[in-house]
Amino acid sequence: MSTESLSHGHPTFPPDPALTAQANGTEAMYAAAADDHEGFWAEQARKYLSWATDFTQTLDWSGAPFASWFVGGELNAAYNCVDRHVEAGHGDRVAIHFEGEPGDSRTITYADLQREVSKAANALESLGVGKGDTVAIYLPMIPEAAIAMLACARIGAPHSVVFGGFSAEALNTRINDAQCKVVITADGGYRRGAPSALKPAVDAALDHADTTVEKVLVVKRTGQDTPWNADRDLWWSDVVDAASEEHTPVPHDAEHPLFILYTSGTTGKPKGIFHTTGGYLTQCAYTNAVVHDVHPESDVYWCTADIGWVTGHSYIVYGPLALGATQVMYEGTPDTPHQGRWWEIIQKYKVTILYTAPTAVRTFMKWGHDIPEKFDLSSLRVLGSVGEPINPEAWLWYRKYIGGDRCPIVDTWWQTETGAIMISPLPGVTTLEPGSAQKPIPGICAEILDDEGMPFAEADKVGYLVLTKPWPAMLRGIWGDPERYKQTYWSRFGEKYYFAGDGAKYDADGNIWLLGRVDDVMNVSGHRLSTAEIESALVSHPAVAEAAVVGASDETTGQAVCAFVIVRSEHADEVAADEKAMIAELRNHVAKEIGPIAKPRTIMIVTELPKTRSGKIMRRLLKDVAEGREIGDVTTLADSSVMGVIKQGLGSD
Ligand code: 6R9
Repeated sequence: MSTESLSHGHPTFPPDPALTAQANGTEAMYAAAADDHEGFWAEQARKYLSWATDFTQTLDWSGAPFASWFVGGELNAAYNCVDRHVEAGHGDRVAIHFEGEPGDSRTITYADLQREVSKAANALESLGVGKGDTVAIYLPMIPEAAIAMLACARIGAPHSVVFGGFSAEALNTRINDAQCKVVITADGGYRRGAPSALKPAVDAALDHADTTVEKVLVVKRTGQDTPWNADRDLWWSDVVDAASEEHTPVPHDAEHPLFILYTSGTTGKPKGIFHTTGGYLTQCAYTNAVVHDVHPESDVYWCTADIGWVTGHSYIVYGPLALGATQVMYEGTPDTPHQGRWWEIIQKYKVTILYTAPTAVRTFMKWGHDIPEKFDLSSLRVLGSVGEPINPEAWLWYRKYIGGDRCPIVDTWWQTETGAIMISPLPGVTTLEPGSAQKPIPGICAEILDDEGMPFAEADKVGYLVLTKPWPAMLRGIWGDPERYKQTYWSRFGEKYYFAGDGAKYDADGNIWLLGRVDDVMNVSGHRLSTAEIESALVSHPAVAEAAVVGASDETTGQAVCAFVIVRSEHADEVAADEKAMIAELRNHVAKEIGPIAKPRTIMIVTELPKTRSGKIMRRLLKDVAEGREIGDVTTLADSSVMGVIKQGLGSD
């Protein structure tokens, strides 16, 4: 290990000079952006995008918190992601190596993509979709998902992608809220070795007299029997394949809405976060270049997210395609047909950059390092993490067993609302500190505030993360609800600060540690404790595979720490022999790692944790268990039976 020093008891990793020499990101960018925030972004906008009409003003913040970036500029997002690469002579470059779960594969070059996107754009127009109409996309992870999004972007029809794992009910609310005119779906997709139907959920979602949906375009993926409504449904192959391969991309205003993406808020109603064209695309391309260090001519990039999440929008579709990069797209689950599937894909396509989530890394840790060790992962050169804090143990495992002890890891903090990466180290520039997202990237300004809304710089004091300057990919609002936008993001600490909803602290080196959502910050006897920190302490114990911590109300201490722990299979015998001893050991371990105040009041050993389909632990449900309540709404769980398993295992059902 290239260990320079220890931080938080872990090694840190200085950049490899060979990487520094060729990296897209540089140390000088920090100063350049700090000197001239708008000038810096204007430069990125012109460097990474092709504008049909240049902009006349970089930022108009006079209507704060409603921003306009690159005022007067006009561009077409699909032209930027597809056509211009063909015009530049890269038509033969692979845009997408698609790997289906059953083992089928497709290679799509930029020239292919241009034809496919043009046909789809013509097909949508033939169905009456025009600029400003909204289109819902409910597809598995197949190339048509990217093609459909780009076809919408091309004609200026904002898309609203709904994750294929969402229920008919969730699809219905989202379609109605955005008043979609067309839905693009598939008969089904492959999941865990079997076809899984999608179209029936669309039928159920549209089973209301007042729906705004006129047509449903259905991609044939699995060939399974599909219910059909002849007045409304059309096969993609009939309409798109018959359409012309020529389609002229018309430039749209920089502030024309590109897409809506729903995300859950603190209330039950999902928020339709909307993004516009010029600023969003600028920051996606810039961050994919400097944070993932994508070199389109030589890299093979793979982001394992689903297109239904913001990570899929920004780092499968808009970022890498705007750069003209080659990427892998995989349809299925990591353990189908075997637990080495991802490593097999990396070996097959010689993937150089891998971007995934901590929950996946921890799952692989649980399965054991002997699985990736069977594959050749030597092509990898940069690793990324997103979605939640990555605890140092998972970070170190990721670096060692996937990154061959040589690849830098970028821990990237951002949100659906921020549109693109905000806080992250830069490969080749930053000395990496496992567990910390470290610093705002050049062009981004953040602070940590105390309860009174005062910024501070002290180490180890927990506060609230805020963003202090507008950024190009910022959300432009909540679809149809400007008041909620102001209320949610710009009122907690006044209109000067964007409130991210995350707890954070600095360490002694000034690096930022993200500590989970603020609602996950506990208060035990007046001490602020982060769920993430205690989870990290628990998983640093050799017997623990995964842990989730919640603050349960407690008469004496206000809140008490309550932990749910999955034990590694090698330690199952110890638990069976003496569960109490194991629990005592884990409590002492936390006390040792963080301090006695953090010692969980209760530790429950379980076999599963409740997770959303994007892999986030649903602490709200665990809180219900910890506080002895009826378990609340489980509809957004990836597997709704998990709570039953947990309750049964604890003997409370
Ligand atoms: C991109 C994405 C946003 C929330 C965010 C935070 C958590 C994301 C993180 C992270 C710590 C990171 N989060 N990345 N926490 N370190 N590197 O995940 O968007 O689904 O909107 O979630 O995810 O809590 O506020 P989204």
